[in-house]
Amino acid sequence: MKLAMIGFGQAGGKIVDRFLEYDDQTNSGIVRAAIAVNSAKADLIGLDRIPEENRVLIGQARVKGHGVGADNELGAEIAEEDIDEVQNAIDAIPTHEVDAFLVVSGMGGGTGSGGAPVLAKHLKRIYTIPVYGLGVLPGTDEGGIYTLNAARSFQTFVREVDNLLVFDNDSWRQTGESVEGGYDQINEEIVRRFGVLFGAGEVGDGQEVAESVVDSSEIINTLSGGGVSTVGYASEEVELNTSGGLLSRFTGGDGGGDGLDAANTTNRITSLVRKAALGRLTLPCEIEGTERALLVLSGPSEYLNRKGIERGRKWLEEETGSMEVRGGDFPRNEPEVSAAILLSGVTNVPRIKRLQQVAIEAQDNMDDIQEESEENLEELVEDDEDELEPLF
Ligand SMILES: Nc1nc2c(ncn2[C@@H]2O[C@H](COP(=O)(O)OP(=O)(O)OP(=O)(O)O)[C@@H](O)[C@H]2O)c(=O)[nH]1
Ligand SMILES: [Mg+2]
Repeated sequence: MKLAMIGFGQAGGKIVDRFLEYDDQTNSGIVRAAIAVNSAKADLIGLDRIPEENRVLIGQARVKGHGVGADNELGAEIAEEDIDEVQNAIDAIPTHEVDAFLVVSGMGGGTGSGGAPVLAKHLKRIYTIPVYGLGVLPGTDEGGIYTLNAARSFQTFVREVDNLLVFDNDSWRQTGESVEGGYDQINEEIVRRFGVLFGAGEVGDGQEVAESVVDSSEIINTLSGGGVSTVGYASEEVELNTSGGLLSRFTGGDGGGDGLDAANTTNRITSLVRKAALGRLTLPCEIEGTERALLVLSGPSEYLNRKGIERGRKWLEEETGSMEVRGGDFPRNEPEVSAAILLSGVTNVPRIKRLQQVAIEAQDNMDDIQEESEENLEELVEDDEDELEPLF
């Protein structure tokens, strides 16, 4: 499907930039337009691919191009004040050719954390196409203020979008490596997972149209109903059939014959589906209780078959307990078969519960510290009051 992507804040801008690169490399055609919004001038300059006229600097009167320093209330305020400048950039893109908006943002900082929900609310008021969010949770080692920001942003963002797709930096940190050092790899993971999903509904020229190809309406239907989504993914290398039909002749044309190879194809698919659903999700959660799901099998068409996808889909229905599991293929001429699973409307997410608890504790702590510091200052100043006259 074709998206208008708007990256809000530094993380958001970098991820959208990376989506453009993915689009170029894979010809997926999912990024119909890309915009970056930030209060930090340097972050906008640092982007590689987003066209310069689509980089919007907000809050100049308030923060002079230096960012809001993780103050997400200020981030929300400047987004509201300068929403017309963002809208001007959106006016210049062909929104009539777009299936949905995707607002991308890190939720732990200030600009994106505060601004992304404001923009989502604005877009929903003006446009009829869906507005999705892609929100990135901070690592738990980033500290209290990031956790508090993320909890507040999450709560508001999920309310303002048609669906909030979540990626948790914390569970993707490489062991022994700081999150900062691993962002390139993490961003690649984000773009691959969400790229395969959104790319599934966008079969380009010259690509084979499979029997049960995923349509963008199936992605939209899976996401509709709102809530929080997570994505599972697993892939396996296969040999690409470059000789033109030799392999497909052995497997009975579409890999769906009854020979041994067809059984292999089916088994490969069902085991990939299990790995994707039970392995690391973009937001870790219990898959049981998921409201809706979409399974996308991608790879060379001779490695995809209906039986495998149908089995994978049934298995997902059993594991999630959902009555609404869609499935289809996404034929691509790449030497791997992959399963991407969109779990939409997940309900059992311990990570979010914990995030909210820690945020409430952080909020209480900060209130205590604030009170204490006011008392301390009073005491400090009182002590001196007897001896000194105030200046004015
Ligand atoms: N996955 C990923 N996460 C990032 C990246 N950069 C930052 N983050 C995360 O996003 C959070 C917010 O950081 P930024 O996006 O830099 O914040 P901002 O929106 O620019 O806001 P301010 O800098 O406070 O004005 C951080 O706490 C990190 O968890 C990135 O390149 N990839
Ligand atoms: Mg920043």
